[in-house]
Amino acid sequence: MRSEDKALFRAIRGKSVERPPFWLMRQAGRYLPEYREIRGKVAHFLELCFTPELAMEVTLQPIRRFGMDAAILFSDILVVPWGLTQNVAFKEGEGPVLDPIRDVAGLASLTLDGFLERLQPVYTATKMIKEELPLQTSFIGFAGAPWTVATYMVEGGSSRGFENTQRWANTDPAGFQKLMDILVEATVLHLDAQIRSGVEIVQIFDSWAGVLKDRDFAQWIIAPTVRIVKALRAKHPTVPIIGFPRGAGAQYLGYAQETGVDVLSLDQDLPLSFARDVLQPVAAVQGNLDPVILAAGGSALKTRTEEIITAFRGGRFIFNLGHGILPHTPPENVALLGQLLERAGRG
Ligand code: 1CP
Repeated sequence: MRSEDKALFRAIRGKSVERPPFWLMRQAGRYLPEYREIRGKVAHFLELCFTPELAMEVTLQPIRRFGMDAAILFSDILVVPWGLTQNVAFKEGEGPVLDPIRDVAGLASLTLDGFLERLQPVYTATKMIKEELPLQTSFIGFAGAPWTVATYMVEGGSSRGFENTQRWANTDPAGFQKLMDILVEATVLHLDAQIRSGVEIVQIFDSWAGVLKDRDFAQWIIAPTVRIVKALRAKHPTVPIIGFPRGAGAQYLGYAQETGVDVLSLDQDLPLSFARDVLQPVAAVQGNLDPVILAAGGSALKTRTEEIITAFRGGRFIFNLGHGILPHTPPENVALLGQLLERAGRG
């Protein structure tokens, strides 16, 4: 089947669809017993990402079980700093750990030479997945946005206050810009290689965009994303780009207008009326069920799913969560969601 005839593309292009197409952020992961089984076979999370057979298997698991309209490549946003030769490890229960880079001198330890060669297993996995996917299923590739990836590189892992990143960006913006420039280039290389290996759509995850406001948002969120979108469009004009400036609130509008992304991935904090009246006319929208409600299930899930479908079904719309699936989500709730969307199609 041609990409343009698949449900996800039809929804993005504003063509009629039988029911809202859906996929879920982090649809592969620990809430699935079959994922935990594969995860248990490797010592380190990155081994899963860099062993094509295993990355393929966990990418396909949720598709087999629930029949989502899209598969997302199983990988992580932190393979980009790894490809730039920064040390990246995932510690059990602790999340990612990186050797932090806190100033311009630290950038000397990074290199773009050999970047694509180091990440070759990701692109091999991409090719293998493309061969195995059901014909009607779209294939999504992804990368973290420069700001979000930079927070992990500078803090040395997950963070709440982002103090080191904020300090660097505010006290030495020209130096911090050099890190952003490296990340823009690496992100374009990485997404271009995924597209050449078979993904049909790409998503740019700016999970920590909500930390920044006004001039900082323009400089560190919008500007680098504009550069990535322009570079990808020049090479792949028909590949849709999904932007996810999580937590950006009212700044979602300027982000959509200035970056020109095809789809806005909406977090669960955005009111449906604002999203429908202000954002949906500018771009297709994707979202925005609260992962907590998916984990709760039952009538709460049914009610909220109906509200979201009712708000967005008049325009370009892909059903998704506002952020990733929570690890304690019962898989039955994901199956129920699939049934609710099926029913929405029938009337
Ligand atoms: O042990 C495990 O199984 C580790 C859990 C896990 C998984 C399943 C991590 C560690 N990464 C992933 C896969 C992953 N990460 C995907 C795969 C495809 C899918 O969606 O099914 C994707 C798209 C990501 C993206 C990602 N990684 C983001 C952006 C989206 C988001 O959730 O905001 C971020 C911020 C990361 C960093 C990351 N990876 C893993 C952890 C524990 C973290 C830190 C998260 C944090 O700081 O809160």
